[in-house]
Amino acid sequence: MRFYAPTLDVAAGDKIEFHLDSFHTTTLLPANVDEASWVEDHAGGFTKDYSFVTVDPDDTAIDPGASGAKPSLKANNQALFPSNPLCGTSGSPCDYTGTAVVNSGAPQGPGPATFTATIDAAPGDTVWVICLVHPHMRLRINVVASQGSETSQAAIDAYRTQKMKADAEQANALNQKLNSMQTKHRLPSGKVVWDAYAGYDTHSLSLDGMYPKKLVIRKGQTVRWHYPDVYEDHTVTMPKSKALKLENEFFSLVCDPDGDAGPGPDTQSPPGPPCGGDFSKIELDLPSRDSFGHGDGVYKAGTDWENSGVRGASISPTQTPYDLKFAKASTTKGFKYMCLIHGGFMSGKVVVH
Ligand SMILES: [Cu+2]
Repeated sequence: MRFYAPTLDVAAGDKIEFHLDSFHTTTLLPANVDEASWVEDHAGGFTKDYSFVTVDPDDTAIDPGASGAKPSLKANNQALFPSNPLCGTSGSPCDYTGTAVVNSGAPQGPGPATFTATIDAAPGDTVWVICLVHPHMRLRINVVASQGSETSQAAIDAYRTQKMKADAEQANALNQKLNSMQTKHRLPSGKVVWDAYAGYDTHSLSLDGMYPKKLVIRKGQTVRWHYPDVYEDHTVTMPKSKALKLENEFFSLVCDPDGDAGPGPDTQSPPGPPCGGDFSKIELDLPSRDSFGHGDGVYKAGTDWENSGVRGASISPTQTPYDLKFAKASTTKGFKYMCLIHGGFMSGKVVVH
């Protein structure tokens, strides 16, 4: 997970076309800010102006147990949507002058999206571009005075080809290693926990898998899922059958016509453009039980369901590992679980005997 471009030298007035191949934003920060401080102050988590998710104070419809400590959340429209919806195509690029944030927003449909901006900052300026979904993704641009000294398209393409190849090889190697792992360790208290990983990140890549895919333990033992600390966020939601049903409420589209302060309930979006095309009314809701978790930490099978809540590096309330104790034996098929964010392909199982 990265911008597939080296540090760019760009002449004032040049256009840059960004290709968004997955769920990311292209967000140009004001010129000459310290990017680490800007991210610290404005992005990540759910309490800042450019956090990708934010508190939804007037919605506990799906999960009435939501509280101040475990609030309902929603996507933050300032991060989700473009800062100016009228520009960003190659024919009509957004004008970046260095004085304010220029945000592409996240892709609004499936498939690749593009975002084009004209760099109208001053020669000598440094411009950082980040992704608000994964604020550790960063690209540096140096604005240079003259045409002719910019980074060439060939240099960008060569960088991309070489890094993608190296990333794929490292991902394959890591994937095999993590899948064959069956380890446990002892806590200071003497308790033994099995190790699992809900996704795995390095600084160059992000593996959206449950590792190991299959873990074999004994009844009464505990599994501890560790979470990524660079880019990604995940949930461990058990059983998978329940998680597949919860997917419908995870970032579900509703309209809030009277705003967060109004007493009126959220409504379903009418047919046609979302909320009649009024972006200010759109909410993508995230009930507390999905984002902050559900259950008592002991999986008892039957109708019981347990959810870690969203944990990890970027938008999460926490990175704390998630412990789940298994009180019942499984069949040889095991207990299946999955990640609510990444869906059915990010699943695993625990066989308990
Ligand atoms: Cu995930």
